[in-house]
Amino acid sequence: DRVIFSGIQPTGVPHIGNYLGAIKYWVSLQQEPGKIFYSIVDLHSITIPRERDSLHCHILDMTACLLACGIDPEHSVLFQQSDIPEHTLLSWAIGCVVPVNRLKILPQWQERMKQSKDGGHIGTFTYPVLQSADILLYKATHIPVGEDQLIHINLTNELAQVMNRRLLKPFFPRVHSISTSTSTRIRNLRDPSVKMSKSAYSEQTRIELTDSDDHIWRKIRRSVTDCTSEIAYDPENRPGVSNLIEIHCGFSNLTPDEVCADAKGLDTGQYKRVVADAVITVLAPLRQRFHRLRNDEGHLRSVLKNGADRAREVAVANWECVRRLLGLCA
Ligand code: AQP
Repeated sequence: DRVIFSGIQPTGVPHIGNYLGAIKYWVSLQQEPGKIFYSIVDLHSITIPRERDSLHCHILDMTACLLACGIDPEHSVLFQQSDIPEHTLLSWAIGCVVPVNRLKILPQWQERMKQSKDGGHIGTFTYPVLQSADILLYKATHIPVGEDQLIHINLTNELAQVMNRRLLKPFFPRVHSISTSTSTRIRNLRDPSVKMSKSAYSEQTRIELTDSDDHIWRKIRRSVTDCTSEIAYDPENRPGVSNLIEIHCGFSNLTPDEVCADAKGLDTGQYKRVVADAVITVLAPLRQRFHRLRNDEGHLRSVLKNGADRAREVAVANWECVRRLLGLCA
C-alpha cells in the first residue's frame, strides 16, 4: 500500500513558492489512495540558529497555513517532527552505517562548506541522514518532491538498502518520488536568478500566504522584469516575466501558452495587475481561514497532538522492529 511522507520547515510563513511547489500538491494527494504523513520538520530548521520565540510562533503559523490550504488532519497525519523522538533514534542507527565520504559529496554540503568559516556543523552535515530517517521511519513508499530533492531520494534508497543488509531483512521498502508535471521553482521577485525563499533577506522578495491584497499587489508591481514590454514565456532570457507567468499559471491552472495568448496587447505593467488579481483570488479566502485558525492556539496544539499520537503509533512500532533486528533488545 502506498505511504506518502513529506515535510516542511517552520522557518517562516510559507510563500507562494512553497504553496505551488509543495502544499497545493500535498492537498491534492489527499484525493488519492494511501496513508499520508505530513511533518513540520522543526529539527531540520534548527540546523541554522533561530530565535526561540519566532521559531515557536512559526510552528503554529505553519500549522494554521497548512490547515487553511486544505490539509485535512482527519485524513493526513499532520505532526511536529520533534514530538516523535524515534526520528533521531533511527537517524543515529542509519548514521552508523553511512560512510562520511558519501555525505561529503552532496552538493548542499559542498555549498555550505564554501560559505562557512568554522568548517560547518555536524547537524548541517548529517541532516540528509535525518531526512532519510524521516521517510524510512514510516516505511514511506512515495515522496512528493521538487527536482532539487531527487538526490536525497536516491540517498534514502541507498541507505535503506544498506540498512536492510544490516538488518538481514528487506525491512525498508523502495522509495519513489512523485511530482506534478507543473511543479516548478518560483523565483525571488527582486532577483529571479535565485528561488523564492522563506528566509531571504527581505519580505519584498516573496509573497507570503498571509499577505494582504494590497501587499500582494505592491510586491508584484515592484517585481523585477526587463525592458521588453511584450508578455512572452522565456525563462532563460526573460526570467522575471517568465516567473510572473509561472505564478499566474499556478494560481489559474492555465498553461504558459494560454496565459501569453490572453495577455496579448498588454505591457508588463498591465500584466502585473492580471497576475496580482489571480493570486489575490486564491489567497484572500485562504488568508481569512488562516487568521481564524491562528487565533485559536488551543485548537492548533490539539491538531498537532492528535497528529503526533497517530504518527507515534507507526514510528514506535517500526523503531521497535529495527531495535530487535539490530539486536538491541530481544
Ligand atoms: N521557490 C520555490 N518554488 C517551488 N517550491 C519551493 N519549495 C521551497 N521553495 C520553493 C518547496 O517547498 C517545500 C518545503 O520547503 P522547506 O520549507 O522544507 O525548505 P526549503 O526548500 O528550504 O524552502 P524555503 O522556503 O527556501 O525555506 P528556507 O528559506 O527556510 O530554506 C519543499 O518541497 C520545497 O521544494
